[in-house]
Amino acid sequence: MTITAGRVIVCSPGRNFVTLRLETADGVAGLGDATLNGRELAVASYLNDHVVPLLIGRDARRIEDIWQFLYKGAYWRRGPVTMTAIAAVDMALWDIKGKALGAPVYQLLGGASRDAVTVYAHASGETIEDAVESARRHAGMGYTAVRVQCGIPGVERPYGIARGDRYEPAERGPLSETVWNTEPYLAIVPRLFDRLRRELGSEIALLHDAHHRLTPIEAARLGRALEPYSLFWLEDPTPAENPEVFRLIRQHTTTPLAVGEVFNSIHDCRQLLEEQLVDYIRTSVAHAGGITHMRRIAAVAEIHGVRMGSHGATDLSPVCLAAALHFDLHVHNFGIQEYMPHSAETDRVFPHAYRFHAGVMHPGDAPGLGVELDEALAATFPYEPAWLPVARRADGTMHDW
Ligand code: KDG
Ligand code: MG
Repeated sequence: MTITAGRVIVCSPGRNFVTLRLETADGVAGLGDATLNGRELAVASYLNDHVVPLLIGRDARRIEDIWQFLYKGAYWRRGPVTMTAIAAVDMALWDIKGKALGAPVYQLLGGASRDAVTVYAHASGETIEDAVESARRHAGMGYTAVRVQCGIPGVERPYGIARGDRYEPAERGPLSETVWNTEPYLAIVPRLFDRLRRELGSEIALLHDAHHRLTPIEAARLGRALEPYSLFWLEDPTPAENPEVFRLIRQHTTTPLAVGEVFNSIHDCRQLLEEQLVDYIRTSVAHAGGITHMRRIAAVAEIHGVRMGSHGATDLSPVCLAAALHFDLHVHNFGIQEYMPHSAETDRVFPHAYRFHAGVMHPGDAPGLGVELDEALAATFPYEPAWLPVARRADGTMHDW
């Protein structure tokens, strides 16, 4: 099972994706997602120039050893570019192992711990009325959990509001600067959830993403204001660099907290887990070192009573979504998986075995990850530079987007 080639395919079927394809002498190939939204080509170069040449001639069956080799062997450890590249290799190797053994990846991990993976949908609207309507529509599609975001008076293009039928933050063309104002945000979110509970009842799980925009005391205030509405979680209340601020937030609120989409390794999660400062850890397979490293994060989370809540935005390709679903189906301390369906073009470029039905997903039983890449079709969607927006306060100061 010697690795003979590695190719990086960059395509843009609706949005940009970077995919690693590893080939072996036995004719078995595997795919890994290497997409880092807005910084895609950095990972493509890291893989092409610094990783693929080191993989040629190695035994594709030695997943753990290759992971350690790429992590320890770089000397410059961690960081989003390095860990996304390692994750792509790791996913591709699990895909190869599954295909070689004729088994879906979740069986290789230890089998299913549940029948299916509960997912949460994205509902949003410019007004509270529109957001409630969107949440109602998603409940009608069978979702039992919905993340809800609404417009904020006086704030143009706030985070998380779909334009058309989907939410996609990365924009082609010039980088856009948005203006952020915390006070009207803190005022409207409890009103949104008050309406949601009154109109949709107590059964549906409701989630909200603050997208790293609050100070610790603002986060504490929001968490407390949301307590009457029993959220499933409040996500990313503060910027992610300072885990110790969660001590303060925790002292003030019982609203469950979820963090982790920008984390790259267990070291980012450790304090939050060891002090039980969060309830869910939302690392993604693509940005936190692949399935191999996600298993370590989950193991530490489990002993501290924290559940996993895989990040699943559409900037993670179908390869990553499949990897996440195999992981979720298996991992004992699973919480919930984010699900934003990809565009029809993306689904055509990445035919896949996973499926959604009535609020849950299953990775399917195809060997490996169960995702292919139609390279001929991918070539008809060439890379187009796209940027995540940035945010400033009204006085021009940069703010966390
Ligand atoms: O690339 C950035 C997106 O993945 C992020 O903005 C989406 O916060 C997000 C979420 O929870 O889906
Ligand atoms: Mg988020």
